[in-house]
Amino acid sequence: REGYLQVKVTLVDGKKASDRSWKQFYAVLIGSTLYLYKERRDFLANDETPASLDKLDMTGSCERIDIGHNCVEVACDYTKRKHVLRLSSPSSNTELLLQADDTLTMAHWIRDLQTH
Ligand code: I3P
Repeated sequence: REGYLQVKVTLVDGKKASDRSWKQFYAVLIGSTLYLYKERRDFLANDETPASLDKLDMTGSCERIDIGHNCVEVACDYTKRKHVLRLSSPSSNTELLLQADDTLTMAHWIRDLQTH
């Protein structure tokens, strides 16, 4: 699965993320790895080794998230935007909100992130 998502990092290493703004990324799920590219063309070019989640500063052209042991759920408690899902990693105490364009797209992302 791939497509544009709005992304907000809320928690990094158990600490409130410093940059809490929403940003658009081109998300690509391959196996149990979610790649977040700044642009779709960065994914197509595919010439950069993505950084790992440990940083998750969202400054590079691609972030890599291992969703192996992460939890995925509808972010029911986040009411400011629609179609938002939460991807959280209890082991690394990191949490992201991902907003899809519509409910169906969100449901597909949740399904694929859960069954990768
Ligand atoms: C953030 C931005 C986000 C907002 C966040 C702000 O400011 O306005 O949209 O999250 O609030 O800190 P900045 O652009 O200066 O980084 P919401 O859209 O969820 O309100 P937060 O700190 O309460 O997460």
